Amino acid sequence: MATIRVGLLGYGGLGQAAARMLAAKKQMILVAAVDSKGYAYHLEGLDAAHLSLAISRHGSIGYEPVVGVVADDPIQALLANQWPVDGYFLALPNLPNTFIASVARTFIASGWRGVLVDAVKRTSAVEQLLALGPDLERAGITYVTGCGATPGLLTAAAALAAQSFSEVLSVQVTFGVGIGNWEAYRSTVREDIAHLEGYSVESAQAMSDAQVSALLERTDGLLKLENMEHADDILLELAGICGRERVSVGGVVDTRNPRKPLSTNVRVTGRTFEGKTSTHTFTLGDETSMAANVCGPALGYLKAGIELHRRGHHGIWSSAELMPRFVS
Ligand code: IKT
Repeated sequence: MATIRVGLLGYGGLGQAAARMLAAKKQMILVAAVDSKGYAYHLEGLDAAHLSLAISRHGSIGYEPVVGVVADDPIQALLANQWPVDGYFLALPNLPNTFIASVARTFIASGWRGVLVDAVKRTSAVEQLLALGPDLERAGITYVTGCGATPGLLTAAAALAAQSFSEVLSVQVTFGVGIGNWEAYRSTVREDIAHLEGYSVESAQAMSDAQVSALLERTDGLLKLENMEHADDILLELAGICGRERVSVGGVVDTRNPRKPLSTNVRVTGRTFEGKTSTHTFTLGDETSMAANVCGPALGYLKAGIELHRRGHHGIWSSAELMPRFVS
């Protein structure tokens, strides 16, 4: 396979981690990156360390000398150049809840053809993307949705585990995330807060950093999330594994400690053809970070999407329908 030229939309905690991960890959090269104020492009490859420096010194990768451009609408501005990029990882916060679908529409309108993968989490966000399926197909775009840790890695694991059963009775995703400093993941933490009782996507998005810090002060840095609106349900339902009411997602985020508060796992309970009820459990290693478990699968699904795209398959797929391909 020819080297895959990758773009990253979003250069916060997850985008920067994906860039670091790409630096160690041979099959992929980072050629484009976008943040809220600008973009950078270089066909021979961008330097992740230089981009991070441009952010810490000037607030945007658009200020990176030679390769950076500051722009009001950086995604539009980058696409207008029509420079070659095979696929993009949308490492963007989905705030508001319509944002990722609006980005997909920007790609459709631009005439660009290639692969898009996202790490969206909410069921309603995936519904908006599924509605774009025919437009993505006509535009020659191969879109894979729900490609992070959950939905993503754990959804694929659930789909694999289901194979032992005649009927899947429940899928329970429980995550434990530890981050040393919440400010490295400002948007992700706001997305998590939006799931708490008394908050919405709009109110969490509108919170100042001081308000987020005050909330975390009250909870000892912990965010406990239960029965989340989570796209693992719709993705497993569409893949024919089980009804969405049988899927539940929750977990704990510790914003003051990089150690996971519990081991992330997915438990798939089903009935075998012999009438026995049993549970398969897939547990992530405690030493793996959220960044590794989101960005690794996203790149793996990007590679799987590239293979589909090169065979002429366009439209929308999900992490429950495809296996990610390991990127060396
Ligand atoms: C969410 O799905 O919204 C929560 C996210 C969970 C990430 C799981 C990572 C698992 C792991 O690394 O062990 C995140 C907390 N926003």
